Amino acid sequence: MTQISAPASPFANALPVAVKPVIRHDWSVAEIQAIHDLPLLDLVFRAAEIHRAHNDPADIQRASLLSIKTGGCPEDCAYCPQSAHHKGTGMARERLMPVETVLREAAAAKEAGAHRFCMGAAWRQPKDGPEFDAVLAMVRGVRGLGMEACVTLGMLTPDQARRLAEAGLTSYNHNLDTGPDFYGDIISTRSYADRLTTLENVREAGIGVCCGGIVGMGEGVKDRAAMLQVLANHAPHPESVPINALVAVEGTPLEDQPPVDPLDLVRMCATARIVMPRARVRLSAGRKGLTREAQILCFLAGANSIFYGERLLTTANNETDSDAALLRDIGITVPGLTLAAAE
Ligand code: SAM
Ligand code: DTB
Ligand code: SF4
Repeated sequence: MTQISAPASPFANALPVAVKPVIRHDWSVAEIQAIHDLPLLDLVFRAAEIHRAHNDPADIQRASLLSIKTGGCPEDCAYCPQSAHHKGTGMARERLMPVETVLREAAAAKEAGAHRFCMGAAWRQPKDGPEFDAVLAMVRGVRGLGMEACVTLGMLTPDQARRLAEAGLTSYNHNLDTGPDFYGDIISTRSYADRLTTLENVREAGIGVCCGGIVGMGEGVKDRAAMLQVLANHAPHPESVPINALVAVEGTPLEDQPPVDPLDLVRMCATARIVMPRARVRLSAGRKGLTREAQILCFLAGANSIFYGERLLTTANNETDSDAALLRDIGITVPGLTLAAAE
């Protein structure tokens, strides 16, 4: 691809199509907010150009999720049905799943066409001992199946990160969730700084960083831009950036939040793509509420990963057949999957 020099300003109206802007780590919140607030078609066009200059637009990652330890979490994240603080969710506390069960699920996800298997545990932080050893075995098992492995277990020590890296972990998910100013409205039991320390431990161990957030919790656009600023000013950028729309679960403090406007998700995906040109921008929770046209607009704007499989952690995700049909309709086939229900 022809390399054309970067524009003088990130707000220049007309970028040449083959432009490859420099990867920056010095964004201001105001700059990111100005990008976010561009007229929608300009924003999507700019994001699509940058996406195509840095990534293969036909490469949309499919990541399957499994809750390996559900419920009873001591943290008080206002959005989360797994927090023990939110008594009205009716969520049972379960033990860590056996390794063999997890690996059976991973094999089924691979069979259905997933590239990555992500395992989530409702912990503040993992305890060293048999449970952590079991998670290491899960990671080794998933890698042994030839899939990428990701876990999200809460805060990690440097030693735990090192052991996960040794087991072959591809990526660790630990979200900032929102911007630093709004964060305290959502979580009181763990600080923003705690989260940044875990991200540092993950990076230091050589594991890929998967870090993003949630829209629709009552935050302003400035908070969304502020979260993207923290992420984009990390060097290197996170390898994956999940953009979740709040799934407003009954019994959580955020149960009455109105649904996110799908175009807000398009804007977040596009802005994340522009400020982190090579990251995997994952259109994550809340995708079930989107029409296929809204999802396609997110892909055009640079989203290049989805959660794939009929469950997220505790809530429903899009059906596998309809995802396979959606991907087929934009020209991507999922190997080995028949589309009986989607025809
Ligand atoms: N306990 C670990 C932690 O929080 O680090 C891992 C699991 S936690 C469920 C992973 C992420 O899922 C959260 O950081 C949040 O961004 C996202 N999440 C949880 N509940 C959600 C909801 N109701 N809607 C959207 N995203 C949600
Ligand atoms: C992420 O950013 N989103 C996923 C994953 N990382 C672990 C979790 C979404 C959870 C949605 C609510 C639920 O199913 O419990
Ligand atoms: Fe616990 Fe994670 Fe849910 Fe927060 S998001 S309550 S840390 S499971």
